[in-house]
Amino acid sequence: MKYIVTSALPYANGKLHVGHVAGAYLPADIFVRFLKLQKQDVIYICGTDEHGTPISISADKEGISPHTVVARYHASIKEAFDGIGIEFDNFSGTAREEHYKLSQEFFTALFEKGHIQPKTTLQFYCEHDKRYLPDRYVEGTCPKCGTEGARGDQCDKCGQTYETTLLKEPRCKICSNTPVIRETRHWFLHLNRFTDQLKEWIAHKDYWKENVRNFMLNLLEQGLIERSITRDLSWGVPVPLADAEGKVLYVWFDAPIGYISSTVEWAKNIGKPDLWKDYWLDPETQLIHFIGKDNIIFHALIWPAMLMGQNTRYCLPHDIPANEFMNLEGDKISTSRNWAIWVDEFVKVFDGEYLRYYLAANAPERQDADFSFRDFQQKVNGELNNVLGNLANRVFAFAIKHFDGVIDHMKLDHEAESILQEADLLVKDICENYRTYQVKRNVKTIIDLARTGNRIFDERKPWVMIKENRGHVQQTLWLCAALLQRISVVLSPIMPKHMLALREMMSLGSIGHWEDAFTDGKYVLNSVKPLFSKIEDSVIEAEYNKLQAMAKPEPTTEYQPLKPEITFEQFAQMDIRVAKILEAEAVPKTDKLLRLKVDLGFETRELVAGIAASYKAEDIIGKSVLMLVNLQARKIRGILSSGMILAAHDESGIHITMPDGGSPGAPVQ
Ligand code: B3M
Ligand code: ZN
Repeated sequence: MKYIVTSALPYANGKLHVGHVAGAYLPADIFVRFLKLQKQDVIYICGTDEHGTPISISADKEGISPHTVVARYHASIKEAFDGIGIEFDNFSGTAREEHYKLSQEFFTALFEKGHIQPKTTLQFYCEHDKRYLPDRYVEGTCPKCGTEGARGDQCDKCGQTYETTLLKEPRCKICSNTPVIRETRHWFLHLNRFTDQLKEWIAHKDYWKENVRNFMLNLLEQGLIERSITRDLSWGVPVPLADAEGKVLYVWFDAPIGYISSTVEWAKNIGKPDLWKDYWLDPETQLIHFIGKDNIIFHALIWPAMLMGQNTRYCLPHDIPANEFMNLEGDKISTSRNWAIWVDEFVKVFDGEYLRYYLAANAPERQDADFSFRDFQQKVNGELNNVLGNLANRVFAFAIKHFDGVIDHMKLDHEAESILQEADLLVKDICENYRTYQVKRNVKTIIDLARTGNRIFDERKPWVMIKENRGHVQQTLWLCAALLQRISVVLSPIMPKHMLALREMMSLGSIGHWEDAFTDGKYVLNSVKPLFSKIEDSVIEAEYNKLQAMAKPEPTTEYQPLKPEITFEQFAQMDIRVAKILEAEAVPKTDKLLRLKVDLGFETRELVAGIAASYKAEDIIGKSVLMLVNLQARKIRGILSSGMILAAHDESGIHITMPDGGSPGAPVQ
């Protein structure tokens, strides 16, 4: 049996944070390490997702090419993965030639079978920048929930999708101008043509995680719609049709194909260019996609349909373990607010395997989890150090002191024997749990094994028994060492380096196989040192404070775009004066307008001001305000209004600007 294990391709548009790692990378890496210990034929495939509008927007902003943006983040992401021991068999990128070729082949096969068809649609177009504004190139107010900053066809706040043209108050992301709507032609994948095949395929997936399976069943129930898979952009895989000038494939169409193109690259790199076929073209291969829950629809619906529509018979996903989200100190991780723990920075301060341990112990497998610095410290100090590290230290120290560091195998008494048998049953459970992605549970079981070791050591009191029964002490030491040996294997998918270090102290060498958990030999201790080290309060506090200090406050106001620059002469044309309000009354039959009489020193004037929502007439009589006095007079509700009061507007209302002194008529410059 062959396995292809993949993790969602990270966008090459930002650094890696702990939320990414907890959701899609660490669980996959642990699973792969486990399978490799089981001597399974597995490849772990990933790469950066290098298309999509955020990448080209970043490039536009910095005035560099998207290739440069992509190269920078590809390197940074790879380095972060190395820092926490995420070991892919191949880590490619989707802006490579092989990927373009294969993506176009995918499109063509679907197109030729009639699964992809063109349609004329409406799209925002910026007349200033002379370009269409797909996806994130346009921002506005969500037509469903009213949140500002919503994208062209989807609101991040309410998660709803809508026709692009329904977006309210749209603005071009590049120049902030209001775009117009133009017709454009796009190609649509007709998912409904795969409904029966998908239903049949999912019918056998009763072992899937409930969140993924239910999500899919729901979609199938609702009926599948066509999805646009092309965009008017220059950055992306060109649509391989003669009449598709200026169009590229939508990033989510080409991205999953990266799983295959990365495997092709892997095969080439190891000098066996056809080897990828042994994996992808074998219907028995277990293709397993690790993702975060926001990527379910693409992996469980669109991607399988794309595969089903090919001429080449690729294997279909066997399982899609989707994880929930990881929050941070009780709040959602937000890269725009810089509310995130960046892996590259974290591993400069802490051991990368401590992060692996914590994220495994606290994995968002069935529900959202929370990363907290205190909890991280507690798990490292209270579990790794005080339980597992302590067991190793005390057993080794005792064996060195009283047995020259050699723990001979002894026939065990009944108590010790039954503890070992129980431990071996737990090792079987752990094996099964790794198979079903239940890492969090395994961490608990493993630490419990170490707790058992400590309990046995305490109860059997070797420091007392050493005087009366050396054999008894030897059994205790050997049992504890045997537990440590089991742990050195079963914890190794999570903490490979530390477990190797533990094994080396016991002269066990590197692990070749899961069965290395069990041997009956003697243990010869060798260069023993503490396995873990504690994290000081001061270090945790400093990191916590840094996180708080670096976070940007949640923007409460969506600021209006700046108006075009004006000259001083243009500004000087405005005649702004101090005006004292002499009289004020509500304009009948309105709730926004006040009629004001103001003193300008040299004359009095009448005007209508739209401030009644925030000011009562009686409250502003006698106040001095600022007024634009050379604005053309106009009639409002039958009243000639000669001027305008200056006021700030925001969501909390209207705030009249009042000068700090100044007599009526004084000019403002
Ligand atoms: N680039 C990752 C994300 O949504 C997205 C995954 C692609 S997997 C084919 O964060
Ligand atoms: Zn524009």
